[in-house]
Amino acid sequence: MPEKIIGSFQVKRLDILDEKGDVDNALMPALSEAYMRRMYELLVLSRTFDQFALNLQREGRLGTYASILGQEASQIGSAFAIEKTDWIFPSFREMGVYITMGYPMHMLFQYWGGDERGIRCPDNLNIFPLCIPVGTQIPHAAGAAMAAKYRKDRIAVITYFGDGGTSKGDFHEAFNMAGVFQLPVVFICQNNQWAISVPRKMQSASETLAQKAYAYGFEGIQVDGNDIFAVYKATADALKKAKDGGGPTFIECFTYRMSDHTTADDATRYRTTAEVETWRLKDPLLRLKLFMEKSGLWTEKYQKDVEAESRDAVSEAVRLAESLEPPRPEDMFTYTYERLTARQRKQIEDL
Ligand SMILES: Cc1ncc(C[n+]2csc(CCOP(=O)(O)OP(=O)(O)O)c2C)c(N)n1
Ligand SMILES: [Mg+2]
Repeated sequence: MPEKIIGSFQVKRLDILDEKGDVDNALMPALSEAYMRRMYELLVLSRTFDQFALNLQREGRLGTYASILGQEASQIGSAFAIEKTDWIFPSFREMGVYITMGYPMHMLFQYWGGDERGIRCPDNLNIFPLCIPVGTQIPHAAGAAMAAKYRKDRIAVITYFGDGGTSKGDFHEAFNMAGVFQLPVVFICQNNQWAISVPRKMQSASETLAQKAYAYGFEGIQVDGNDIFAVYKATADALKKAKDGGGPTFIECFTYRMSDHTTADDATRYRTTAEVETWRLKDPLLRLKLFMEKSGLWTEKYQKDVEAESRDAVSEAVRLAESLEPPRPEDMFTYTYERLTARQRKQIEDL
């Protein structure tokens, strides 16, 4: 008997804003000038935060820090599409998402400075704490989406992870559950081409990461992750689809980690300068600036004002974070176990 094709799939790729700052008008979402300016201002603010954080770490004023340099469009573009009632499950590299959603920046500095109180999310924001164990936030997001569906809440859940995260069992279990129950969840993978020193090709033999969604019965799409308009559009469409009962979507943001993995890493030991230089030309911030310039939305004065305001806001956040009372050593185990272990009790007594 001849073989038949019983399944096939196609993976879409979305590009809107190119490296010269030109857009594909047919695909461009309808955004007001004020909205685009706000996007640009958040890109600058997030980059400023990032630069301050790196400097503070070098001065011994923060612990290890994971930079978002190069990934700002993936983070800010997607966050712009999120409504306040949606729920967000980030990994450890989503400072741009936190900042866009209005998370107090001084609390982020507090957290990276080693004080967990910085990650106790204010009540008016639906963001889960940064997730350091790779991929464990993905099934949490599927579970929250299950709850939303059960309660018939018109919300969606969005979760972020990296290319390395797609190799975790958590990813596959969450995708399977989301597909089976057609859950209102949007999975965003920031494929930044590296998982510490593991290159993308060693992570998976799949041609794209987006195609993995089809194995679980829902749509996967790849977008240019350095193109803020493409990321915004794909996320807005996916969130709407989820809220309309259309089930999950997987968005692979094809981007690049311009920085070291964290401040504890030295990427020159495993990747070439030529590779980094190729990606520098694709800088998401430069691209949006070129577009704004061509659209008459950018002037040198505007640039200077935005940079100065960002520096002021971030400096103020640092000042505030460093003015807070340090955490009390006695509170060290407060959120570990319901009852202290004998060893913990001894350590507290010895303080
Ligand atoms: C369960 C687990 N295993 C290993 C680590 C150490 N680790 C931290 S980040 C990372 C790589 C993550 O790569 P990717 O998912 O691509 O995210 P990216 O760092 O590129 O944003 C690893 C292995 C960890 N944090 N958690
Ligand atoms: Mg990665």
